[in-house]
Amino acid sequence: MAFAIIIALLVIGSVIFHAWSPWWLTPIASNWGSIDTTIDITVWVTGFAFVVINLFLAYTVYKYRYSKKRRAEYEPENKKLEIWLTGITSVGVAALLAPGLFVWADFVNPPEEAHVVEVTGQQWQWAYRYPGADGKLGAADPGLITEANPFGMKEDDPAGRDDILVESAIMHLPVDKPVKVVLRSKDVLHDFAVAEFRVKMDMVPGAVSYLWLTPTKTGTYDILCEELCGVGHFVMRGRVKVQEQADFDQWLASQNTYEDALALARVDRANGQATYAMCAGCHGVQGEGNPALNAPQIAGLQDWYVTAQLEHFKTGIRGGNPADTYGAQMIGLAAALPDSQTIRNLSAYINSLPATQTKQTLSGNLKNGKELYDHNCSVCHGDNGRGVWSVHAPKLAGMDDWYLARQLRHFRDKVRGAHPEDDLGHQMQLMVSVLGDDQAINDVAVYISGLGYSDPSYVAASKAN
Ligand code: HEC
Ligand code: HEC
Ligand SMILES: [Cu+2]
Repeated sequence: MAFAIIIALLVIGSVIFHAWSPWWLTPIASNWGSIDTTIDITVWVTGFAFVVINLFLAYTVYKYRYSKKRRAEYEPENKKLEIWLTGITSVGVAALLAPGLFVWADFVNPPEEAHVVEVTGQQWQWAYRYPGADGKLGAADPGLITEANPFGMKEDDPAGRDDILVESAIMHLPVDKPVKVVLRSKDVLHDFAVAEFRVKMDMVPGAVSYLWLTPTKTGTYDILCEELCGVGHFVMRGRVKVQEQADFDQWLASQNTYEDALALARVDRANGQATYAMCAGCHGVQGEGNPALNAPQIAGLQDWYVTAQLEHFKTGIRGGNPADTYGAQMIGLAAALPDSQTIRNLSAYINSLPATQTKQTLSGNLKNGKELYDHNCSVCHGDNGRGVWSVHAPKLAGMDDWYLARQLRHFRDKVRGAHPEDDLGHQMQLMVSVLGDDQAINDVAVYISGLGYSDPSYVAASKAN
């Protein structure tokens, strides 16, 4: 009896929870209302089966409960009942599957007039490519990917010259225009998903998959990687900004084409050296840094990283937080750099400066530092802390330990990486959460700072701590 009541209560509780659940679909922002309809049908069919079967179970548990006076009867076959059950189940299964087939037929057939956008997934970032005026994406091949050609563009394909390359987590789409989203992966399986659009699709290395939709509401929506197997897909956060056509056109025009990127790739180090004069007062003539001024060694830092940091300082994405007094010093200086070409020249010059060995200033447990680094950081920053360009993770080996520790505290305390457009900084915030207290931070900072140096006195000094 008690058991029958429990089953009945579970059924009633489930129905009530479904009706008052805090977990609802996000408000829809695309043409895919039909996908919501199929979900509704599924909920009705499975919900009906759930309620009927469980109430029937409760009823039989009660009705046929043990009694000395009753004997069970053996009835292995009942043709009439089986025909009924098979019939009802078939109708239920057909109701579950058939609507999906119609929606799927629509989902894989983008309308003729759809414009094309390409999304590339990589561990653990998104990048976007828009065809230029010719409406055609140029040929690209992951085998051609280098630091200077992150999209793997084929240089001799004329269709690619006007392609617009967007290396940012944020993609833009015009509202009410059907779009075919072409999906590629540079490395492993990823899965492009936007809940508000009701679309998701796997991205398979070596293959091109696609989906299509018409955004129907302006606004900004999260792009998630819903690939569950593998490392770190949860940190692949992107956003899609749906705009009025005029705003979209204005944004698109402000982005670099592949042609622009080729021109920017030609750097002028001598020009960079001349500009560097305004930096030497703090960072030292050879970029060796000056602890007294809190300015870290920057010599030898990768040019792509320096460029990104200077662009971020310039726009306040880094250093704009009121608590970031050191970062704030860089804002005015970066703002004085007139254009991207100047910044690239300067970055190339800084990269060419030889890094010198920094002094150990903190005490830390090297063994713990190594363990923390190997488990949590080397996937991005590399086994030897030399940085990995493809994930935008800079060199850390040989950087000042006090500077590294300060950055880690700043990430932890959301002083760095909190700006909504600082996606890589936000990624680091998620990563440092494993480090815990200040001592763990010092341990890892001292360890990384010494990475790559074979100087026995350094190692001895570090071991002493
Ligand atoms: C007034 C002193 C000062 C001057 C001048 C200065 N910097 Fe800095 N810079 C700093 C400080 C302080 C930091 C550390 C910021 C922090 O801790 O977040 C820094 C940080 C940086 C970083 C970030 C390093 C990293 O590993 O992320 C770069 C890159 C940089 N500076 C480049 C430059 C360049 C290029 C110039 C010349 C245009 C320049 N700085 C001029 C004080 C200065
Ligand atoms: C998912 C990849 C990833 C992982 C894992 C990761 N990092 Fe980073 N890290 C980055 C990226 C990308 C940046 C550059 C952020 C930016 O551009 O502002 C960065 C920046 C940093 C910086 C600032 C460097 C500078 O010159 O200012 C430090 C310090 C750092 N990481 C340390 C660590 C440590 C320690 C760990 C392990 C606990 C770790 N990172 C794990 C990707 C990663
Ligand atoms: Cu992914």
